[in-house]
Amino acid sequence: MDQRTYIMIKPDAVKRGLIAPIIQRFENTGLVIERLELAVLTREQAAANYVEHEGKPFYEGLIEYITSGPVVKMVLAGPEAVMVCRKLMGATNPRDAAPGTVRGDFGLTVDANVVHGSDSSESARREIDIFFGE
Ligand SMILES: Nc1nc2c(ncn2[C@@H]2O[C@H](COP(=O)(O)OP(=O)(O)OP(=O)(O)O)[C@@H](O)[C@H]2O)c(=O)[nH]1
Ligand SMILES: [Mg+2]
Repeated sequence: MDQRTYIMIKPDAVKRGLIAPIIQRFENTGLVIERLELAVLTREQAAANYVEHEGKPFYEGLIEYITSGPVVKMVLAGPEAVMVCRKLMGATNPRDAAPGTVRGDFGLTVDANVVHGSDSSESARREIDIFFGE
C-alpha cells in the first residue's frame, strides 16, 4: 500500500545551494516525487503547519525562519513513505542526527535543520492540503 508524505527543503538549505543533493537523497530511496514546487510560504501556511508548537518559546522564531525565503515543497509516495523519509532526515537537532542522514550531513542548528517531513500519515494528509490544496 503506497503512502504519501509531505517533504520540504527549508530556507537555509535553499540559500546554501543544497536543493539538488537533498532531492537526490530522497530519490535514492525509490520513493516517487508526485509534486514539486519552489515557493515562499505565507505566514498563514507556516502557522497552520506548526500549529502544535504555538505558544512555545521557539515558535515565533520558527515562523520567521520558515517564511524567510523560498522553500522546496514536495509530495513523495511509496511504501511506508512517512517512516522512510523520517529515517532519512535524521533527528530534529542536527547535532544528534546520525551521519548519512540529511540533517546529520547538512545541518548545523536545530533552528535551521534543512528539511521538514510529516511525522504521520494523518499529518501528511493535513500538510499536503495546506501546501497543495486548492
Ligand atoms: N530552537 C528550537 N527549535 C525547536 C525545538 N524543538 C523543535 N524546534 C523547531 O521546530 C521544528 C518542528 O519541531 P518538531 O515537529 O518537533 O520536529 P521535527 O518533526 O523533527 O521537525 P519538522 O520536520 O520541521 O516538523 C523543528 O524542525 C525545529 O526547527 C527546540 O527545542 N528549540
Ligand atoms: Mg514535526
